[in-house]
Amino acid sequence: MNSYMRRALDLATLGRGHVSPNPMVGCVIVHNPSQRILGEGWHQRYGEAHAERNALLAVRPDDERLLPESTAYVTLEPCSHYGKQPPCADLLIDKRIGRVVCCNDDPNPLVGGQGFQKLRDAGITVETGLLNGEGRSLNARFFTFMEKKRPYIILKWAETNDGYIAGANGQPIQISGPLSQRLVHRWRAEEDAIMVGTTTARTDNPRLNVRLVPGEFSNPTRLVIDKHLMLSPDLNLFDDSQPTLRYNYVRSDTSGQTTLVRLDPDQPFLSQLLADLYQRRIQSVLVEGGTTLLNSLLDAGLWDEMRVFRSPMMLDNIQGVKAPTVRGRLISRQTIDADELSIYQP
Ligand code: AOF
Ligand code: ZN
Repeated sequence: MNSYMRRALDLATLGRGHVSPNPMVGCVIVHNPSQRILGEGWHQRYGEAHAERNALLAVRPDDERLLPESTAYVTLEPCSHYGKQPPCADLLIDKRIGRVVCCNDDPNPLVGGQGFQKLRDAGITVETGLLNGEGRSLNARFFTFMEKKRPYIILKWAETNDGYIAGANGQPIQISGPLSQRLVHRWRAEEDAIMVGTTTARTDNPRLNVRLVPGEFSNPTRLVIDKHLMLSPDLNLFDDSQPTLRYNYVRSDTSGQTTLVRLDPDQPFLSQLLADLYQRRIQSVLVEGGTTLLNSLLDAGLWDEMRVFRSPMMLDNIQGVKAPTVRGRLISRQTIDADELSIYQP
């Protein structure tokens, strides 16, 4: 049972990078008496067929009669709503599948248990929770977005061996090595948005695009905090080369790909910003600094993952900017050239 679900999870990952903001979903249909796989499928592209439909399409016509004694292993609850696609629950019912086993319930309020209900009402045996943890971590961004109504937040920084993130007065220094930098560019390609605070925008003048990885990648949306619109229009962030949101207290406006978003000065800034990202269906944000922004997110408990590079460099400079204090549970640690990369979760 587990091995069929693992296979379905593997198939789901084939949709990575093509299905967002939908979840990655895989499906394996197994004939119970013979343990033969009748069909497999996955959600391949946003807006196109869901995993269950693709798996059922792969079943040979003369095998269709075996479906009542077969199990569909699906990584997510089959949908019950008309979105870009018709409901998978209806299709499974029409095809007279005998049993449906899933990892997770669909947190999408348009589905939320109704997929299972439809199947049960049609007399189909339903089980959920198989490899629940694996299913949730596969679609961590989708689950966080649906359940917390905010994007999945990844905090990232590089610190010296003596715990500094920048030089005196925030002066930028290259702390991590070239291989670590390449990895960060890959991470940029994996998330919907990248965010920096005001000081980092000014002192580092980052581009926040994807440069150091081979292949075709779409650039993420850039997010910058500029409460009083004091940042220079000449910064790389405002070159209009990719979608950019500039959060402020002054005014809303759009010019080209750059949008000013005014937030209410009487309400908490970060929660308004995250609510705005939710409205825009941005499911994940990589936060690249600086310390003020990182610390405010940490203090507010608004983070899902922390990725910290520690380089052997010593600053020996008590005037430098201290890196945030690491917290949470260590998930993994690896070395990348001379750097050590540690990943934590709350
Ligand atoms: C499934 N199987 O393979 C996927 C599901 O606009 P639509 O019709 O594509 O619906 C998108 C929603 O359907 C998505 O937010 C999620 O709740 C569910 N995704 N469901 O049964 C699939 N990808
Ligand atoms: Zn569906």
